[in-house]
Amino acid sequence: MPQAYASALSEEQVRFFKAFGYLVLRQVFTSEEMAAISREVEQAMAQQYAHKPFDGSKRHWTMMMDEETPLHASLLEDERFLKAARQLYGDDVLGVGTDANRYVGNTNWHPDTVSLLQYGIKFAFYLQPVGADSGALRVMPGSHRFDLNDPLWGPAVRALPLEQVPAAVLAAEPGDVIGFDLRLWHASYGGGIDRRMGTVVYYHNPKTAEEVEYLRRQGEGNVNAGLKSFGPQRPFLYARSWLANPRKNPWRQAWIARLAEVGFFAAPGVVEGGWPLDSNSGASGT
Ligand SMILES: O=C(O)CCC(=O)C(=O)O
Repeated sequence: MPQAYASALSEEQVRFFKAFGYLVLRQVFTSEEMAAISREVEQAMAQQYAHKPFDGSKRHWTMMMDEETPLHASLLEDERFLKAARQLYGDDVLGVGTDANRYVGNTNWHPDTVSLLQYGIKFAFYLQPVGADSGALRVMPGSHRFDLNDPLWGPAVRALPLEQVPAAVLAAEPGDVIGFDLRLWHASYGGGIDRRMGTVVYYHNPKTAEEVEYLRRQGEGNVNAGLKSFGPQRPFLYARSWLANPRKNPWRQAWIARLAEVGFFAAPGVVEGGWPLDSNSGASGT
């Protein structure tokens, strides 16, 4: 895949991200790559929702962790994301997933984690232009540092119409990428039917027993948030073809080993066919 944008983040970008919890990177993907991304999303969504085709009434979501969609399968290892994730969360940051979405309407304010101890970065890219009243991501700068259980915070946010909550609105064109800390509060307003968006996600590598426990539980949480809420056809998040790591990428191998070690793959529905894999699968189990 051509590497149009492979440079590391500047010190200024790192400082901005750490203080405010997000970054906007312009034209990371070429138009050819965006066309290839769209084709893969089309293919995966058609398969995943053959039993209930998109009718505009409900969001469709799918993981893209399968070598049948090789461009998506390579995104976690792509220097344009990995380099930035390592700068922000350390060299041992864990690549955990890419997904695709067909959104319907607004998304209410939320962070992407249930604990400040389970965090990382999500890179999000929209497949069509998005603006303030047409579904652009809006974020509350600095909110990745807020206490999730602050009794003032949640009720104050919920008391307002979502578009009136003070926020930075991140208008974006196809090719642009927004990176945000998973603890950052975010939402979107005014998106119509079928707003397409993909993500690339890395988690902080847990250091304490408590952090390990939150990461372990996140595997099961992702099954509930994804498979159970949206009901795609495939009853798993990670395909065996991705876990087999066919190009022997050393980063992928290290992520699989660490995620296996902490029990992230153990919950039913996380891995195709269950975990651990049998010895013929080609992936290294525990
Ligand atoms: O684009 C949107 O509507 C919201 C995106 C979002 O909430 C997310 O990626 O976590």
